Amino acid sequence: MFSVLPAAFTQRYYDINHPGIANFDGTRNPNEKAAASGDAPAGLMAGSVVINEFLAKNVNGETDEVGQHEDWLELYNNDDIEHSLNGIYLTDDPAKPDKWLFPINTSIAANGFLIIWLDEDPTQGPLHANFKLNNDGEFLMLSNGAGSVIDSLSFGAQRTDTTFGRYPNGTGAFTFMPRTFNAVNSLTVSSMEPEQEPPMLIFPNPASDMLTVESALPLGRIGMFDMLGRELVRRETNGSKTAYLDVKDLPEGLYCLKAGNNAAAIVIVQHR
Ligand SMILES: [Ca+2]
Ligand SMILES: [Ca+2]
Repeated sequence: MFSVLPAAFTQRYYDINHPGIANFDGTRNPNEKAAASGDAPAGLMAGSVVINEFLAKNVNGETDEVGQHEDWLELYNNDDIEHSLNGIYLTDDPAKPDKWLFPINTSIAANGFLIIWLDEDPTQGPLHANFKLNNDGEFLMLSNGAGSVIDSLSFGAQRTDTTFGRYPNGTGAFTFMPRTFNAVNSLTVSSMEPEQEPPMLIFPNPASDMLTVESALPLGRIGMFDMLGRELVRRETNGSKTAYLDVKDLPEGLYCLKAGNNAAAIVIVQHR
């Protein structure tokens, strides 16, 4: 963690026309007055909004509004109230804490996420920062207008399409993880699709006399049902992964074959 404030923070001034936004360059101009007691913005407390996850080497990951694979950063709000990000800065350079200012009226919902594209494409939308991440390792810092660090980290070489994020979400230490863009961090790959059972092979189909059933899983109990739901063939395979069913005496027609936990399959019996 970045624990020592950059030198630029040691002397700061506030633009009286834009209270709450600090001038980080340490210089004073006629529009500014020195920060005084009670002058500083409420700001965000360290740990309230955190750098939660980021992707520094995006090859086949998420795309921005114009379809480009870009570095992205996910913030998370650990608090139960919405936070304004007015006067909050993001940077990849400890010497330039005010590199990118969040657009006015940006906020992050209570226990919500906020994605910022790090792509140097400011014309592509409001949340496109003016820097990219170096996937060989770099620095990230979120700081407020009063010059205090809200969150920061230095990181090493990054992996393609794998993020570096906090686990547990919002509070934990950084670790490599599967991408959870705009969602709760997790160490397990979550898929929208249920686990696919290996397909069961049934051949020939149509069959006239002998039917072969093969599966990567033990077949378990096999049943062949006609369209009225009557079970005309039953076989206990005792853990075998291949079974041969004699169908030459079955009436021609459609049958439903069920074998253990495999998905049911339609079998056609057709005698020559
Ligand atoms: Ca872009
Ligand atoms: Ca996430």
